[in-house]
Amino acid sequence: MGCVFLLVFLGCKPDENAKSLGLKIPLKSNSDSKVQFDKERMAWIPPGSFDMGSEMNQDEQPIHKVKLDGFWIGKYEVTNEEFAEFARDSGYKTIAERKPKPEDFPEIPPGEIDKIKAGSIVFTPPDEDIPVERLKAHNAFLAWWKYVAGASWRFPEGPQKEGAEKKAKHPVVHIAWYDAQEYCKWLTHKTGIKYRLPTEAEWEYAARGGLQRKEYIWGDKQELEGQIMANIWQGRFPRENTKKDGYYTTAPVGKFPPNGYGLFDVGGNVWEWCSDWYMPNYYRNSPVSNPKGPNESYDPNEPGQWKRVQRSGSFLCTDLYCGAFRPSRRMKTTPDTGMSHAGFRVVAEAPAPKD
Ligand SMILES: [Ca+2]
Ligand SMILES: [Ca+2]
Repeated sequence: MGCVFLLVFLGCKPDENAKSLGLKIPLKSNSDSKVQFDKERMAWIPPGSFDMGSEMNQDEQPIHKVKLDGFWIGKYEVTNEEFAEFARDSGYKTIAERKPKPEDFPEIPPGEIDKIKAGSIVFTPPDEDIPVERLKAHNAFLAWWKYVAGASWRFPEGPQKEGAEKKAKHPVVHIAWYDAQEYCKWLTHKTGIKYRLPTEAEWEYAARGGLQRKEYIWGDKQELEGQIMANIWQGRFPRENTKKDGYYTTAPVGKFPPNGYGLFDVGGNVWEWCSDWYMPNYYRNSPVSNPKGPNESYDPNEPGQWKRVQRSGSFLCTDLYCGAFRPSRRMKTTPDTGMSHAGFRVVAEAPAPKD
């Protein structure tokens, strides 16, 4: 389950807890129906090289040359209707939909864990303004995230609010890294083509859309005159959102201009999982060709918690607070954690287009 709140003072177990979460069991499909490889929803990213990173943050440095083979990547974030088809066919339950088991949280007394219902972490504006300088503290997020019983991809804001069936074209959220893996496994089974999460390098290369060394997916300037380029947060985070872009939380995928490769929402809307472990200094020694991330993880803010990389920023990002819709910006989260602003997009290892 998403353990930010349960374990922020206790420390999550690393990756090995996948087994206790029941995720090592081969995923079942309950029908013989096949899913077609949908070229209309995938973009071919040609092989090439680019300058990965930026000078904006320590963990985006040094800027370094990376070479990649070509690959297919989703033009869109995976949507609620796509994830619903997976859940229906496989019977898979996301981590947010499972009641926490005492054995997964040995640090918490069994009597206490029994009281905790399945749920996830939902953005909840605090009652009071937060001074800008405090927004950047590494644990400031505790002020605007709440564990909500019954929240999951089916009910992004909790069971009292609008469900995912009313938001079919919105990106699926509350998806833990493990859940995204299971989706890829299922899609591989249904299509006969290997699907997986993008590596961090693939994600950044694809998100840059063929531009080199630009801070934003569309160029150097954050705002283009008169044009809204992404679903982010306008106004004073976390209490005032002017919704200049039209959306308070998620937007249906594909509502904002695509990048140079035809990808939508690679800046903002929801965060997107990558396959890599997070290491702040990985770029210093990463291989030039097709880097796949380090073998271990370290987050100086929360040592002992192994985290996977997320990219893209979300509807909660502002220039004031995080600016994370820049294509080089890195985020890290424990792989069993889903949140109301986090989803994913997929990569497919299908042959290159013939033309
Ligand atoms: Ca918005
Ligand atoms: Ca996104």
